[in-house]
Amino acid sequence: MQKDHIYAEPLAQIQDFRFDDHVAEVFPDMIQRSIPGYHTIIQTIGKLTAHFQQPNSNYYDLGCSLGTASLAMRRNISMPGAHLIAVDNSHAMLERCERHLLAFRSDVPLSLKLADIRDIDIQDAAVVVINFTLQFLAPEHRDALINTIYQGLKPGGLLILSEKFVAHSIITNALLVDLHLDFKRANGYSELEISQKRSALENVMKPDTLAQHQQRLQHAGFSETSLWFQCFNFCSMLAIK
Ligand code: GEK
Repeated sequence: MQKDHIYAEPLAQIQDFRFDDHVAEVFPDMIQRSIPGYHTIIQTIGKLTAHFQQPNSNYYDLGCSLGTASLAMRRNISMPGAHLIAVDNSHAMLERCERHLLAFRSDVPLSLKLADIRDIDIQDAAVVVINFTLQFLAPEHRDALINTIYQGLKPGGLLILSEKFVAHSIITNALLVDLHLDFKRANGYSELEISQKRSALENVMKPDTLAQHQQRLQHAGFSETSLWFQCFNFCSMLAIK
């Protein structure tokens, strides 16, 4: 696995973070060292997919990057008539995702779409996954996407939504942010890497509070919603139609 050194040297000017070739190349290392619980979340996406699968249904991975969640979903689908749709708007990610997924044999047909997740038609879905991607949409576009997903899910269908979040209380938020920074330090990121990456993400990723997520899911019509995973300021929620 290629190591992430993208922000290791001082940069004269820090550009907004982009999912380009440099990022895609080191992405498995970057995501493991940056998101607490990533492996657990991926494993559980697999388990939840097995649990919520329905015959003759579609399965969506929105913002699929290298397809790690897609792979976990695909391995856990055993019912007939399944179709997995993995979407990302980064060409660098999607071409690597294709190579990655083609390396594993599966009977579940797969479509890879180079597209904006806001433009995707969602239909007859048993499970929809958005693993750490809603946070990259402009805040004013988030409600519409969650509404579209709700409309496209079958009754009993599941949305898994994982996000970095902002805690409601300033004190708690500062504590969770500190714990996350310690996690990154323990994973070998220097203070320079941490601060340059933070600047690069500032304009690009604007996390919501848990209450905002909860409200959005309820307004869309989800009858059951729950936080099933939290580590520091990272979480994963599930919502059932
Ligand atoms: C995983 N889910 O490994 N449309 C499509 N793709 C987008 C958009 C958009 N509007 N905005 C961002 N992306 C993955 C990890 S990474 C999370 C997801 C992170 C894509 C972007 O190109 C990138 O591949 C992904 O969303 C976010 O389970 O890097 O923190």
